[in-house]
Amino acid sequence: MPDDAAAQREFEARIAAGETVEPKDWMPERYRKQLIRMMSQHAHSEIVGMLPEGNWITRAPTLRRKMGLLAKVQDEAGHGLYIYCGAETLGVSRAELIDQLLTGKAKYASIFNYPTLTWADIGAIGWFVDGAAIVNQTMLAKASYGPYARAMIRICKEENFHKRQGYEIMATLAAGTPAQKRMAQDAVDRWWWPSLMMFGPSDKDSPNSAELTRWGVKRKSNDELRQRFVNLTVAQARAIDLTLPDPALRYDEATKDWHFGPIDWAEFDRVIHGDGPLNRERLAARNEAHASGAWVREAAAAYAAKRAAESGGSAAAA
Ligand code: FAQ
Repeated sequence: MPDDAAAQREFEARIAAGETVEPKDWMPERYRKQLIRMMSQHAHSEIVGMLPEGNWITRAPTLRRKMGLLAKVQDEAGHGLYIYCGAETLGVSRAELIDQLLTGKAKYASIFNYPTLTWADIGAIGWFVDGAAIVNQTMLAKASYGPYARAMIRICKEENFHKRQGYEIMATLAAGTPAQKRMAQDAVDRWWWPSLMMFGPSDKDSPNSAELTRWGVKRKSNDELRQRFVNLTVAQARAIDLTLPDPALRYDEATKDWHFGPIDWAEFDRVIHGDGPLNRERLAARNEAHASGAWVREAAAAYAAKRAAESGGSAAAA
């Protein structure tokens, strides 16, 4: 079917009727491009997101904590793989997407460019970063593109476990010695604002939102999701006696929202354009991992070629 106005109208009517778009369905080229952009950035985020926590696997304070963290980091690798597979259904190759990450062409979530300085940072990531990811991805589980929406359903289930393990770490530290409580508060102070930035620029400065909303990929705006996350998190912080580092936080009876202070968008811009605290280190680590995995890819390709030759040979003999 040609990419013309009638096809586009039919496509938009399907979206409006709540139908799911599947890989072989006709779709506007721009829809395909936007999804490849967003899904690949999401997959890259999961993979780069393994680095700040992976850094603490050997230093987890107990065997139980180590097992929990190992499982979480493995889950993130799995999430990256589901989402890369989903993106491939749109006609792009995994190698091309990985190349965009490794050369710095593709973005990944700003939050993973911050350092994990203490064990409490692992708690803060689970509580805030996975908490923010759940708010965002619960919405994406209703996205119009079927493979993406289905990946989100499974991923959200695992993110719930991640959030709980993070919150439990923070609750334990907050109820521990004064030094442990200070460590937990310090992590909250450093991770709170970058976590709010995860939801993306405010709606008025979000160039992609209008299209993504019209096509049913985003069902809520960046600001709506950020507000939902703040509303959920204030009570959680109070319950474990930690303070969110925002003197402007105040409850609005009329809207039932917690209003928060201004976000440092200059910092966000620096981080998403490659100049955050650890952008260079993160990309260098991914490039090094990719290079040292070259022999695995070669071996897998050689095995696949051998199997293909063998099955070709047996088909010819039959
Ligand atoms: N970081 O027009 P918008 C996780 C870019 S998963 C970096 O508003 P859009 C699990 C944006 O790409 C976390 N860049 O864009 C985990 C665009 O640039 P472009 C990842 C950002 O797409 C937990 C430009 O700014 N989750 O955490 C960010 O409508 C713990 C203009 O922005 C997802 O990716 C940012 N924070 O909305 C793993 C969810 N925000 O491409 C390990 C899926 C914006 O035009 C440990 N993605 N940009 O050059 C989304 O929901 C959306 O893509 C947004 C951005 C909300 C991220």
